[in-house]
Amino acid sequence: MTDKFIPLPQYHKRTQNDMLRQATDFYEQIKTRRSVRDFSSEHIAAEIIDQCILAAGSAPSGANQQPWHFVVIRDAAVKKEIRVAAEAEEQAFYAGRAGGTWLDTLKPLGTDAEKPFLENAPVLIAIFEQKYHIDANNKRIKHYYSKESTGIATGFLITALHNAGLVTLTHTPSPMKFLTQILKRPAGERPFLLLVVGFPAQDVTVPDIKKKTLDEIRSQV
Ligand code: IYR
Repeated sequence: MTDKFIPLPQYHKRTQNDMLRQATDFYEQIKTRRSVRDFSSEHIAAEIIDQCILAAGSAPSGANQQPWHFVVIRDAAVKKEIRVAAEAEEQAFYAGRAGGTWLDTLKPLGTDAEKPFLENAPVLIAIFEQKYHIDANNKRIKHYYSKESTGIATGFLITALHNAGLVTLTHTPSPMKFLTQILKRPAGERPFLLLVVGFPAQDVTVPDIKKKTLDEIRSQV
């Protein structure tokens, strides 16, 4: 994209005391994020969502190809269409396609095939991974590490939405092909994840689950 190099923008070195304080503050903030399954219908300003998508778009990507696309869905008819298609897949999933082991693993979360949040939440963000794009000469240009890149951007997006004071659910109805059709996305794109975004319903509860400890997730050599 460019052969020009510039000084690292806005980098300022801090003391390690400051760095530890920042790192701790950030952890205290991000650890309060919880996946929420009951949303109020309260409206979210488009500008808030757009700033969060800009944050997602700042993620690193293979060869800076930025192989992602975000569709912001607010239209009630489109949300209903997505709910109907997702619930059809989920019914098959919970009726047996998942297999007993998977369903046993999911039990503590209390999920089922009913997905009212797909209509109740004010915003859905459908995230697409672009496997390739077609250039000006009609040539197919492959994207490198598109899945990893889209995963990183999605992490940025979830973090940005949480930081803005919103709650999310990372929803992965499987298969998700219906999103390509309903949202009329091009052939090079694959649905990656459906993010449900909004405010928690009043008196919402979440499962009492714990994250692994540092010793469980980190080793050192
Ligand atoms: N997609 C289904 C099942 C499901 C799967 C996993 I892995 C979860 O962490 C939660 C749910 C559903 O949304 O119900």
